Amino acid sequence: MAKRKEYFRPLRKRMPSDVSFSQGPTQASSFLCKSPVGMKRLCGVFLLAVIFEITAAGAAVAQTGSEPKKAPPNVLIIVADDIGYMDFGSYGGEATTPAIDAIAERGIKMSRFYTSPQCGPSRAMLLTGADNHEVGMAMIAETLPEALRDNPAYSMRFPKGTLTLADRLGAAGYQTYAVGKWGIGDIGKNLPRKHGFDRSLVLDSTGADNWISRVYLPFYDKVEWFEDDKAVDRPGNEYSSKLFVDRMIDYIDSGTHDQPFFGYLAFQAVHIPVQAPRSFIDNYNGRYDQGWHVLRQERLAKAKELGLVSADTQLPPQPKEARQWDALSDAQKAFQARAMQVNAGMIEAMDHHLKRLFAFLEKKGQLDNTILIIVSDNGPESAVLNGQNFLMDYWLKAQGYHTEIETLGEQDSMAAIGMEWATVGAVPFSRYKFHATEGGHRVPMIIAGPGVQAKGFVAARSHVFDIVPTVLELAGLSPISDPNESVPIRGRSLAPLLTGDREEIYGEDKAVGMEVAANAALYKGDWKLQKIPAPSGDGKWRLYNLASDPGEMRDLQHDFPEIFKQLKSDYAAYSEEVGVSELGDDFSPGKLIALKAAKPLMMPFLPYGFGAIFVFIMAVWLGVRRLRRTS
Ligand SMILES: [Ca+2]
Repeated sequence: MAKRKEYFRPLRKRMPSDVSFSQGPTQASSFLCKSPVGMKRLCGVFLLAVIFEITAAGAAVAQTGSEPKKAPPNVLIIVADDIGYMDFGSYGGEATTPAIDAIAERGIKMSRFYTSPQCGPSRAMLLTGADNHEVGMAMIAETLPEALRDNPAYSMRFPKGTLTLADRLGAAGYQTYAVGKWGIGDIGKNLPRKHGFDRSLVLDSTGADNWISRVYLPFYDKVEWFEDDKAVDRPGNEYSSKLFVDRMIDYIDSGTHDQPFFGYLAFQAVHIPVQAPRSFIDNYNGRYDQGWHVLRQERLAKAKELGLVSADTQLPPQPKEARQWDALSDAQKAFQARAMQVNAGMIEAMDHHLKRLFAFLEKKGQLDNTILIIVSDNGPESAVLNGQNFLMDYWLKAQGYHTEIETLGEQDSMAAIGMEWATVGAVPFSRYKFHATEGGHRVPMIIAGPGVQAKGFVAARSHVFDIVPTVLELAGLSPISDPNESVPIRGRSLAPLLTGDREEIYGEDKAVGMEVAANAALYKGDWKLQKIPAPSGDGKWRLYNLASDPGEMRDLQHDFPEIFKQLKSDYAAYSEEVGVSELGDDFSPGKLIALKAAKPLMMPFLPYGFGAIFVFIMAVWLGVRRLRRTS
């Protein structure tokens, strides 16, 4: 891996000066030493820092006679799973999300915010501020060719020395909590407590049933839950969004109230299985009956009204495999409309429970002093698990799932929106999750709280690894990592954008690369270099101008050969710097998932297979014996 160059910036020492920024030294040291798990070992170091600090900060206060500084802000990062660009109400979606919209109203809605097209890599970047390859999470384990595991970028483990946002905030005295879906790298190998969280309850998987401990894919033997890194059974049978919010409230409530907290709350909504209590699903009766073509146009009109795209923007075509709504039978239409209702109901249910969390913080007098970030990890999911082949249907039935329309999305139901509705979730962009298209990884991101102006939509380009430095700077800490850190922060603080000091963080000439499972992109100003592997793409580079073509429909590589060449060169530098392994044109993450799923699907039938072979051999043997006797 080449040594980093332009991202590397000198910085001041963090510990002594940063911890003191907003708390008096005595208060800061006392809460650090009282704080729960993981903090105690830092007390000795910290007390030295405090001694240093008393002489500096104390003298400064005495000289200026200034008022005591404000308490440091709490930090709450809310991660929604597979939520599309316009799915939240305030981004133009059909789901009712008043709690989320109220937060958006107080702050900023980023309209050009990029994650990666897969869950785990996005979450790794979000929590570390690094590129996914730099922290061993080149892709999710489910799409990983096993031969690549020796490559550090594909190890599925955070490398030694990786600091998460919880490590950094914890060192500054924050109480740190993680609740919900974790899903980073190998199951059980990168758990929250090892990475700076004092308390945690997590589902370490790409997903699971929303009410009970039940797997949703044949990769998994069981649903892996961990409390403070110890394997546990899923606590109770509450709906996932309720369980997660209840637990986050418990953690915050049982913490020390004179210390700030950092909460990482990651919902299962709206990952497969798409499920919600019926009362939420029924709120959308009739809303999707006109089908995906109409809803795509509705969302496009809304995007224009909100100023997300220009008035002459056209929608990209749906994939050629997508079905025409009018070609469906009435029963199929009813089923599909209900599936999308479940999706909207699941979003509303998440918002309903978030409302409880925000009300709790308000009651505690903490809401106004909390930096709130609400973000999706990637674009909408196109896969449908049932009806693909008899093996998968057999397996789903064996788990207790059904797909009856009368109770679709309720407990025991396996629902998914499928490719056609996923193109609605991705409007105004092309494709969806797992693709390096805008639909795959350009997602909603809302930020509000102390230091953030109320500015509505902000179109400046920003990336998921910017969250760590942004939070650090808003919390008064250094947004730049220490020179001796083995995995430095790659992202840039968005704080100057949020406070209104700057209009852009990444200028016209600053290139940022992204690669996950051979889906690759490089952004530079309005330009985007992009390639998508088979079967959706052909593994070849294309060049788009997103200002005039957000749907990535017009490849401009032949019109702008110099720009095309320069961006390819920029990508090569990025790829070498972070350690991307180029996987070849025929690499297909979808095919790998299918192959990995096939083995456990075949297992139940193996005894029958052996039985059939035995019967066949016996029949041949008996036949031969009879022939010998008769000959
Ligand atoms: Ca996801």
